[in-house]
Amino acid sequence: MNLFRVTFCCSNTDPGPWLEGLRAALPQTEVSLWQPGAAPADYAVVWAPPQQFLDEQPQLKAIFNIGAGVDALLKLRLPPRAVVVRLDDAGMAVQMAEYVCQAVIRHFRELDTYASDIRAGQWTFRKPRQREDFPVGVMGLGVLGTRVAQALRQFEFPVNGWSRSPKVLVGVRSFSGAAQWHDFLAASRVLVNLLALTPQTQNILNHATLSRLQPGGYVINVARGAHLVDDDLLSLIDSGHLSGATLDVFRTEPLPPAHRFWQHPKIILTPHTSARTLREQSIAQIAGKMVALARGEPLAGQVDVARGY
Ligand code: OXD
Repeated sequence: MNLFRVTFCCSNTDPGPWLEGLRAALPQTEVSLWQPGAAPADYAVVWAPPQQFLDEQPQLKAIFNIGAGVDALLKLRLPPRAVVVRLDDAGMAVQMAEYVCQAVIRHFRELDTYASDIRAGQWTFRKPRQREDFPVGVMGLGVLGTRVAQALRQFEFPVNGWSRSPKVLVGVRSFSGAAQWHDFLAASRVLVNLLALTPQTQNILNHATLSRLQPGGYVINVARGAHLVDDDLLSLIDSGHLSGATLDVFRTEPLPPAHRFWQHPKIILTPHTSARTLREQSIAQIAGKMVALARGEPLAGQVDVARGY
């Protein structure tokens, strides 16, 4: 007897290995690739599905997003009773921590300048910088942000954290809410964005906010491109207030060929790869949560749809 039925609808994802993995993890369950007109399922595994999928599956009890960010999903009309569940770490937190630490360290240690000196045949030393002069501000202290803040502390950077509601993290100076937003920016030189994208956080990295970073500020965006006003970042780098940026996410992905970011000497780009969904870990987590949900047990990673994350 089938425990429940699962439908899979993920854009830009090869469905074969996911279906195979989900079937192996849930042997008594019917797992199928969604097609228009498919039979109703209990649970869905999705990434940026079309509205038609949700409209045709109004009975869904839960929707499992195979990523950490649910902004693409929450733009759609959701089935009325479905809970939305995002990946809860599933191997992403350590990747995010290593990506952000490498970006902070590469900037702080001037490793790109050393690399270009070496390419030019120059064996030159630069005066060591003081890490006290490079306080790092982490925006968003969820599962990923917390891991990033803790990893940065291992390298003894002063770390500030900003979150919507107050959070206490050992070794991290915490700021929260609108009331402490400007103080958080003024206390930070390197800014790491890990916020969820919601109507409140869209364009949050703009001329007014980025101007409040300490002189020589540096921006690392690993959340969503729509958090950042691209032209404001460029003008603050070009005016010298900011010293550069590492960007992994963009308003339009792939980044359009004519975008100024491609050629900017002070901007390092990666193609939305800071924390990839790891298939095996994700399947194990989703399957475990489906079973827990079917048994009526509480779940980690359940999204507050009204809040947006
Ligand atoms: C995610 C992402 O949200 O990869 O998981 O951006």
